[in-house]
Amino acid sequence: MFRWIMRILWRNNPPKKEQTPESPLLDEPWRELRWGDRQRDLQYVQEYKPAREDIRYLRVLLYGPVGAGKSSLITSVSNVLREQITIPALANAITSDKSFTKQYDTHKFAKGRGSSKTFYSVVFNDIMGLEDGSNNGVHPNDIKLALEGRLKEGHKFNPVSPVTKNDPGYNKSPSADDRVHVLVCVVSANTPQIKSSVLEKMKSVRETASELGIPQMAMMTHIDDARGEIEKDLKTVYKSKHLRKKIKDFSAAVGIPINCIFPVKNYSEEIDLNDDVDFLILSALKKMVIFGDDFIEKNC
Ligand SMILES: Nc1nc2c(ncn2[C@@H]2O[C@H](COP(=O)(O)OP(=O)(O)OP(=O)(O)O)[C@@H](O)[C@H]2O)c(=O)[nH]1
Ligand SMILES: [Mg+2]
Repeated sequence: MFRWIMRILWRNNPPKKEQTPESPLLDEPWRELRWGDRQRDLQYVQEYKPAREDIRYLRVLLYGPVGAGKSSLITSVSNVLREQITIPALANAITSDKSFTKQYDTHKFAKGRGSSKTFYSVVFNDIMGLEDGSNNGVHPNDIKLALEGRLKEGHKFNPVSPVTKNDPGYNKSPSADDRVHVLVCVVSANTPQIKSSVLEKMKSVRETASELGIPQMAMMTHIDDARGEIEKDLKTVYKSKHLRKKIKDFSAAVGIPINCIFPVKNYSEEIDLNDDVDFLILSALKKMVIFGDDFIEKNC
């Protein structure tokens, strides 16, 4: 009798199958990386020289929302190229919606020491962050001037009034060396959504770069605190479903193709170098050099 009652109960109300939580990782990475090739990529970037005599430096310009990790990316590149933790390009230590970087600076990376000191042929220009609102953050017109090499070194950004032809910060006769050869958008994987006003500013910068034929890429930073497995193991970066979606959504929002978007973790707390951190930065850096060199060959 008891068994009979149990059977009826079972039939009408079968026990629920225990649900195994869906894995946050794909079985296979969606982009193949040869993690062992760090040294080869490093050598490529370290030995790079523009083929033209009048261009000493391949110039990379970073732009993007406040706090995305632009200054930290420059420090990270410095660490990777110089193979040691170096003095940082001052980064935003507190979470703020106001840009920490206020002036236009070129960052060169030293090679050797003392009297034999030279610089690597790739330089980075750091810029104030894009902010919400028409009177906040770097003005998109200033970024456009920077693309043409018309913004002078040390220029202090004024969000309310972008540089005009008569300002001391305006470079009237930019050389091929002053021009930007690759434009890199830096965004954080950790921010839920970029505000539409910031996206609009990014779009107008991108349009100008396209008109000038300047190649464009994007770095997605903060992948280590974007939640999930990457925090524990950077090698899972291209298996993370969450990050893949972030990259796809970002690509759709700004129109940068997925194959030009690179997830990276910046050096922020470390006191020693880490091979996996280096490798992700290097694979993006190598692409910047290839894209920039192509532009130099064809357009400068
Ligand atoms: N965990 C982690 N922290 C990061 C990463 N990149 C940057 N940070 C931290 O994020 C904060 C902001 O970084 P910044 O490099 O100052 O960002 P920014 O884009 O230059 O900011 P503004 O100049 O203010 O526009 C700093 O505290 C960095 O240490 C990253 O990839 N991972
Ligand atoms: Mg900064």
